[in-house]
Amino acid sequence: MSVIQGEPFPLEFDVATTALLIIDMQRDFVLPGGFGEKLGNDTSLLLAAVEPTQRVLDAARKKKMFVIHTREGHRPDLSDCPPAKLTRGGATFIGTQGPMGRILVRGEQGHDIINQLYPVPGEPVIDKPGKGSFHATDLHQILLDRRIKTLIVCGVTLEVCVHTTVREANDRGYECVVLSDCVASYFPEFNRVGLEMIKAQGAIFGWVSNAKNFIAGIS
Ligand code: TIU
Repeated sequence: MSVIQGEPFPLEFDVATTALLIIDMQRDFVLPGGFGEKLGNDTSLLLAAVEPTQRVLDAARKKKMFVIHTREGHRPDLSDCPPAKLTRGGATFIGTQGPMGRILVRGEQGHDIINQLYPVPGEPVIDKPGKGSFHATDLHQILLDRRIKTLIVCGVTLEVCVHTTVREANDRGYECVVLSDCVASYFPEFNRVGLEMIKAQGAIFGWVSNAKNFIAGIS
C-alpha cells in the first residue's frame, strides 16, 4: 500500500486500484476563443494547473497507473445537448463557429485536450455531455472492470466539472483525492472554497492533496 499526505488526513491507496482522472483539460476551457472565454472568463487563470498536472501525469505513467481523461462536449448535431444547456450563459455558444472550430463539439480542435496533457494509447478518453463525468458515460463500468477504488483527480474547473464528478464518484463508493495545484477555476475564490468543501466534515466528498504529495506517495 502507498500513502498520500493530504487533508483532512492521509489516505492509504494501492497503485493497482487507483486511477488518475484528468478532467476537461480542453482548449475550449483553457485557451482564448473557446467556451470559457465566450462565457466571459479569463482563461489564463486555468493555465496554472497545466504544469503540475504534467508532473503528476508523468509520474503516474512511469508507475503504470491507470490514466483516464474526460472531455465535455457534444455530437455535431447537438442532439445530446439539452436545450436548457444550449441557451445558458445569456446567448448560444455551443455549436457556434470559433477560432478553434465549433465550440464544445466533438472532433473540433477546441474540444480536444491540450498538447501538454494529450492522452497516449491505453488511456481511455470519456466524452461526456454534462458537467459530471459519470452522467451518460461508461466511466463507472470502466472503473469497475479495473477494480478501481481510488481516484486522483485533476482538471478544470474545480467548482463545476471537478466538483460534480467528485460528488458523483463519492456516491458510487470511490475515494477521491483532488490535487489542489492541478485544478483551477475562473474564480479563485470558488477554487479555494470548493477545495474546502471537499475535505470538510472529515472528508465529506474526498481528500485534498497536491502534486508533490502524490508523486512522493507513489515513489
Ligand atoms: N464554465 C465552467 O466553469 N466550467 C464548465 O463549463 N465546464 C467544466 O468545468 N469542465
